Amino acid sequence: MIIRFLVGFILTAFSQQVIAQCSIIPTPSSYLEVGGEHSLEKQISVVSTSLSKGNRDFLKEQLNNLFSIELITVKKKPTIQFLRSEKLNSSYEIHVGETIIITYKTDADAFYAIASLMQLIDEKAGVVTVKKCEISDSPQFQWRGLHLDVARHFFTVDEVKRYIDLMAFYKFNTFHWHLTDDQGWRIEIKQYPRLTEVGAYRDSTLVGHYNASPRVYEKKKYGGFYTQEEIKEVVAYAAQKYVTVVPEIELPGHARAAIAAYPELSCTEQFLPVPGLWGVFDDIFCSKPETVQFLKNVLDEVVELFPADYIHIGGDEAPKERWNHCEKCEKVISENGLADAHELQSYFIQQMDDYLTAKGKKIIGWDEILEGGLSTNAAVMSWRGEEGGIEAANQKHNVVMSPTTYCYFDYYQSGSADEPLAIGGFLPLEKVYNYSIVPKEITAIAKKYILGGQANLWTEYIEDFEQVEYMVYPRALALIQNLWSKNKVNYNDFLAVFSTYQEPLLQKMKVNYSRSVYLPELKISRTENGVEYTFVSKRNEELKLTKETNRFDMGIGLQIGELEGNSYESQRTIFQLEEGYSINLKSSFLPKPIKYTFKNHSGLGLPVQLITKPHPKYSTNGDLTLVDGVVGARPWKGDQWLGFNEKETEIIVDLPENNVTEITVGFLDAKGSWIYLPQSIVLLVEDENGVWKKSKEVFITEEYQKIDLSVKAKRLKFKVISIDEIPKGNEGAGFQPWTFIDEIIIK
Ligand code: TNX
Repeated sequence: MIIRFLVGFILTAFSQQVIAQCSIIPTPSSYLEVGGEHSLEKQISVVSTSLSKGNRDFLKEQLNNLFSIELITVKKKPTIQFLRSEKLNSSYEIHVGETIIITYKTDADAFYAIASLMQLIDEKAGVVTVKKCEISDSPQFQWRGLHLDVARHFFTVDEVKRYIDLMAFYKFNTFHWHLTDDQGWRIEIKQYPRLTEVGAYRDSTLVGHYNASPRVYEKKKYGGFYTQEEIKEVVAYAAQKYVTVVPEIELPGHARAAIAAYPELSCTEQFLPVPGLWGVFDDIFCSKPETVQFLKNVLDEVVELFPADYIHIGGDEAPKERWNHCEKCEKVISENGLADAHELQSYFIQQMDDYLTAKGKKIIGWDEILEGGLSTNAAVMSWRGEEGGIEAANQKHNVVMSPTTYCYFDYYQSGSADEPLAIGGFLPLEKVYNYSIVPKEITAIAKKYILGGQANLWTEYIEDFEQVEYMVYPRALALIQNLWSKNKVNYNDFLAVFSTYQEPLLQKMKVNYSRSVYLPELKISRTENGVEYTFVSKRNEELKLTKETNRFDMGIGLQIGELEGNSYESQRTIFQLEEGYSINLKSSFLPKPIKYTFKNHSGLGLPVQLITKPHPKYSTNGDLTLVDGVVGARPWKGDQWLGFNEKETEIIVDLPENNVTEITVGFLDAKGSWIYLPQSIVLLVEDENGVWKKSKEVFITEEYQKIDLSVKAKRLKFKVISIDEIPKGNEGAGFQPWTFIDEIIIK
């Protein structure tokens, strides 16, 4: 008995250890190496009588594309044998011995087994081998989704197919196709040709970030749409890869493109163009019966094109401004005994829900749809955090988890200045990896309503397909670990598998994946005389650092040589000459050198006390953030700054001993992200009894607020006073705005 226990223990320990090195992503449920290798010839034969034609073609194409191996039908000892078995305990099993035997339950399982096999094959110097092993695998969640917004930017049928190819290869099975939004209607509807004639095109598009001021537009016609034939083609293509396409028709908000085509659909019935600006617009579908009928007619055609059980009806971000001032909406409210425009929204969704339910479909919508009653089979996509998902599951609705914090692939993946412009937010690979789909607070009963999760790719700032791939990969590999794998390895093991096995595959598939994960970590610490920057490589390699000075105001760079080691100390003493400098960093894992820019000033590393605590989401490196010589990046990338969400923020700063003449405080003005310049700063100085006395008040007029200092003091207290609330007509109107601060520059 004891011996059996011991053997069992050793075997488990052994398989655990090996699974960490398994080349397959998502990590299979179990993986055992048996020792030795099986080498593959350039021509192999397969017993595949049970295999569907689609799967056989997939196998053939993959072997050929990835390893130049040809599948032949000659009767020869088979290299791979496929067996279908209903009785299997898992989805599929792979045995690699003298032959390769793949047992599977369904056609989809066979497809996943082939994808796994492709990731087991190793190619070194033209020699193709497979490690002898035993694999057994099944998925954890049934909804493993990736979303693509084709409204803000349009992607061709071929690009969409490529998106599906890649996701299917990594065992995603749901493609959420965001087909309509303010900036474009992308699906042909035969009854309403103007939806695509007019609604699929805009005259201009915002250049740069939404938060930029002034906003600049490219005045060029932009757009495109899919014909119903093309839609069918994509749906059929996806089905071959066991991907279900869930279309989204946004309502009642994000409807400007439809309104441009048919102004009578709105409350004001006035013509408005398809906007070239992002955001949330007041003009939405009116709740009157005529508009509801229009949407039902649209859905009639949509339902015919998509065999999926679910139709996504949006439901998010629908301001009630127009509904509150519309006679027709008022009539709907009174005739149906509704309390207000909020109940009207749920009544609106309810009508769509009933209509689609009667047609044998189920609705899924963004978590706002919870705000009214829903039919029992309606599902909720939780995006504004996890709360919506928890509540929906408690109400026995199916849930797909897609919270912004972990699943928004339109967010930045590193703080590097080289990242392409993105909406904001910070979602590095590790954060996606450490996400757990089932919220911690959920009850055991509610848990079973969590169908799975998905990442969303909104494309306001994504203009071409190369960038789509850059934003999605490798983050999708981290997400699928959470969605599929029952035996998720730790993050470092995942990274090792990624770089050893998956990167070569991604390169073979010519995926433009991001290398941001290889950016060394920049650690900043206080020293006696200032701050020290240490670059820590994530890989075993020596970093090369060179320093250049640059007078900020002139923007001139001058190379001044190589640095020894991987650290550099910046001292806060005299630097009249060098106001700033850059460190260029070269790593063998990055395609080009990365530039880090630092600012010199007399406050570097001095003590700072945060009387008001920054929000934990935006607390970066704590108090040191304000005096670390790293000036918060614009546009904001979600890190480097301290973010406060209070009316008053108090900070005490120690001053250097030499004469201080001027202090500059950096604030962020990013209204679209609810971040506003504060109203003023009150400066306080301590008297001999330790009482803080107001010394002056400075009104904030710009992002870098200069304050002339006439006081002599050891410490200064800043009381930063925010504006009362976000002004009307802006996103987040009425709410407390955020105050983002960095850096406090002392001269
Ligand atoms: C919110 S997520 C939206 C989208 C934007 C996205 C940008 C959701 C249901 N609505 O319209 O594109 O933020 O991250």
